This record gives sequence, C-alpha cells and structure tokens, in this order.
Amino acid sequence: MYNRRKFIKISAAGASLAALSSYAFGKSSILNPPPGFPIVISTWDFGIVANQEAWKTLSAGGRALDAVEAGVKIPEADMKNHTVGRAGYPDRDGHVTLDACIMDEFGNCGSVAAIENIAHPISVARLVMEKTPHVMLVGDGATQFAVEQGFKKENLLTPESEKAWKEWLKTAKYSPVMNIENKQHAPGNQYNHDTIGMLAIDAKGNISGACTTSGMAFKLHGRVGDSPIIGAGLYVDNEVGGATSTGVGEEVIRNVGSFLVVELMRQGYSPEDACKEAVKRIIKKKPQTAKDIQVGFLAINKKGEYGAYAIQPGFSFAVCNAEKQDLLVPGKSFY
Ligand code: SD4
Repeated sequence: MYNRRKFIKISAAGASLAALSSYAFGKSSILNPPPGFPIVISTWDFGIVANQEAWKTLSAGGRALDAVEAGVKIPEADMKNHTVGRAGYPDRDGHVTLDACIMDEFGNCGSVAAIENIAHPISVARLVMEKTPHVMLVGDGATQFAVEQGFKKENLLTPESEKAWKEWLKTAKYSPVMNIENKQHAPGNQYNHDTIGMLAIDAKGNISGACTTSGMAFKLHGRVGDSPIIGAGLYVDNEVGGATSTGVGEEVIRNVGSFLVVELMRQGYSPEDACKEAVKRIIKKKPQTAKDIQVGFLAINKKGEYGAYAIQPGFSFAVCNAEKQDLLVPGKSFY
C-alpha cells in the first residue's frame, strides 16, 4: 500500500539509537506503553528530521504536545526550507507571513495567521492556546502578542528569498502548481508550497498535532491558507485520532478537510480510507480545479494506525516509532 522511499538508519545525527532501543526494550520511564506507541508521523521528506526531534520527547515518556511543537520547529528554523518558518518565501509584496496551529489531547487549540517577523509561529500558537482565552490571533495582533511573550522580532526576508521574490516579480505570475516537491527549488520556479503537519501519540496514548507553513509563495498579502485553521489544516480528537493536510489550502478549507478525515475515522474508516474520501470530496466539488493541484491528507487513529492519500502522486510522509523510521509514499493517489 505504501512504497518505502527511504528506510532511515538511526544514527548519532538523528534520534539516538540508545533512546530508541531503551524504549523498545522497556527501559523507558513509562512502563508498558501500548505496542507501537509512542509514534510520530509528519508530512513530506522534511518530516524525517522533524520526527527525530519529536522522538526525543516521546521516547523519554514526554507529552505528544511537547513533541509536536519541538518537531515542527526544526523545519521552521531551517534556512534552506523556503516553505516553512523563518526562511519562508514572502508574499507578492515582499512580506514573510507565517501560519501555524497546534491542538492537544484535551481539545485545546491555538493558532496564528499571517504573523510577521517571528521565526517560530508554532510556539506563538501554543501560547495563544495556553495564555489567552482565544484560539486565533492574526497579523499585527499576533506579532504584538508574540513580542509581549518575549519572542524576538526579526526580519525574516533572507537574501535568498528576496532574490527569488525579485525574480518572480519579473513575471508576477501566480498560479499554484500541483506538485513541486521533487523539483529543484530554484528562483523563478513556481515552487510554492509544502507545509509540515505532524501528529504524535505519546506513551500514554494521548494525541496532539501541529501544523506550520509560510503558505503559498508570492501569495496576496493577507492570504491565509488552511494550515492555521483548526479543522482544515489540522484536527485532533483524542477519542478518535488526528489528521493534517498539505497542498492548496483553499480547497482544504472549503471541505474542512482535517475535521472531515477525523469524523470519517470516527465512523470506522481506516486512516487511509478517510484521507481518500476527503480527497474525493475536494475533487467532486471542484473537478476542474482539482486536476491541476495537489492536496494531501495524513491521519492517525487512536490505535496508532496511520494512512495518507493525495490528489496527485509525489506526496511523502515520515513515520517514526521504536521499531522504525521510514519515509513512505502512498502507493495510490487520485490521479
Ligand atoms: C497553504 N496548505 O497555505 C498550505 C500550503 C501547503 O504544501 O501545504 N503546501 O495553503
């Protein structure tokens, strides 16, 4: 069902073998976690290193919420990653605006949208959840809140991003393309999306998720995608499972995609079938649009079974638990 793109050998550079095997042999501080737990899964190839970071928390018996926050901060901090976090490409006016959300096992959630000058939107989203009575802060208000919470205000437009944006301005053609993940990210290319969505189940069996992105490169100023919207880019129900999405956010929002996937799992769908059904809804609603775009869903259920489905081939996701670290590609896609 899934093709293994890569089996990742655990090395000193990644999650430590000692941490993994001590868990596997029951030396962890948490006794008798259910088989297969803890587990963390996340979208795209960069999910591998993000999972490795999350695993440090999970293998030490930590909470899924802490694991997903720590995990997605890796791509957020990666200066070579132009689709998430601090080195994300700007909008058409040259502003780097970031979107992120987080959700825990109690149904608590927090989100920031179109936040500027703050490198780790996921951590701001977590503080919105924990320190305010609200779920979502946007734009200047989100930045103001972050600064009040001690985050450093920084110029996030890197020289490389600026160069790519200036190159793009020569034609200023904005057309989200379907599937850029395997193409070289070179200035002028219409590489414009790739979000990290991460779902984890900790040793206690509790589920949390996080999702963070710079959204569509060269988007309209103020454009917000699905990623910071609870129910669209991410949804967690600790009784059922969690889901996250990547791709053209507008189509995910129209179908409240991640919530839909979780609700389908509640009705008994497997994670993969739930993701497939959500993809089919998108296609049914806008068949002409859908054939030229990519949307992928990734889901995990309460038992730790996971699955994914995308409109187009090329979607990948990373899985990490005590037994394995894999990069998987769904064997099937709609097209
Ligand atoms: C958005 N869903 O802003 C995000 C982008 C993305 O893979 O996921 N790209 O619409």
